Amino acid sequence: MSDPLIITVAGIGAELTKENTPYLPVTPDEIVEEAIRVFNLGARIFHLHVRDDQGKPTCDPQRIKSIIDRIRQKVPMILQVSTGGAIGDALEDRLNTLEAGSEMGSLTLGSVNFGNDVFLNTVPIITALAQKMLDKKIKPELEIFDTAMMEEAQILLKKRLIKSPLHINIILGGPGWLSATVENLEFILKKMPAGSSWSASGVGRGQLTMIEYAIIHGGHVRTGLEDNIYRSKGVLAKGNAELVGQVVELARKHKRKIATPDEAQKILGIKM
Ligand code: KMH
Ligand code: ZN
Repeated sequence: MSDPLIITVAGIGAELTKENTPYLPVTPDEIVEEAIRVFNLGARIFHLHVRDDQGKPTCDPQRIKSIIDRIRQKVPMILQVSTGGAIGDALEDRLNTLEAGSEMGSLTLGSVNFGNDVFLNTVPIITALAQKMLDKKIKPELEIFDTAMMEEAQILLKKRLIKSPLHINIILGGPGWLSATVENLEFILKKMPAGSSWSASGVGRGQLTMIEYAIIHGGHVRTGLEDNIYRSKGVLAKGNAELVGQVVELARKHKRKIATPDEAQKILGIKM
């Protein structure tokens, strides 16, 4: 039988603005309220990007920490800082996000085109982020955009830069990435190190395809406005809660139980 389902919400991102969708949480108050709202619907991990007072992405660990502390005072949600930051962020800034006191951090295992830009993750960048997570006992969520990135996970395991059991999020369908098809997802999953927990996510139209596959096949899921701002073709989701609601409906349809906070921590090997 499958483990209970862990829902991750990537609710903010670094590239979106209120012009893309007015429902994007941007201020600290909006982010804290949104995290609590989706936790109460069943989300257990919040993938956290933070903005400054002008709404621009920032890696400032104090600002991130104050948001984490406020969420923690209210709900036992696992906080996952983005170490990817925004396109072009310096490694030093990306490393600083790991000073904010989160249980998890994202760790992308290779470079990828990102629209007209490049999301740069050279081997030295990956190594520095992985080493810091290891030193600080922060659980990485490995972000896999393409097959070679799953092979990089095997390399990092051999170098002892990451430890089993891994937690892996496969994210497909963004601009310039591998497309969000079941065929691509299944091919990548075949290369996943044994014993890993995994989730699937898709950008834009591919979001629900990836999520439903994962629900049926024992994976976990990531949803949220960072990946997709629409609830259906041309209709904006009025916040992350609507996207989480879609996941909860699919879980019900496929008789998959939603993880409690304790179950999510146990599956991920996290103690809060
Ligand atoms: N904003 C992207 C360039 C992550 O959070 O780790 C990187 C990103 C991935 O969002
Ligand atoms: Zn992100």
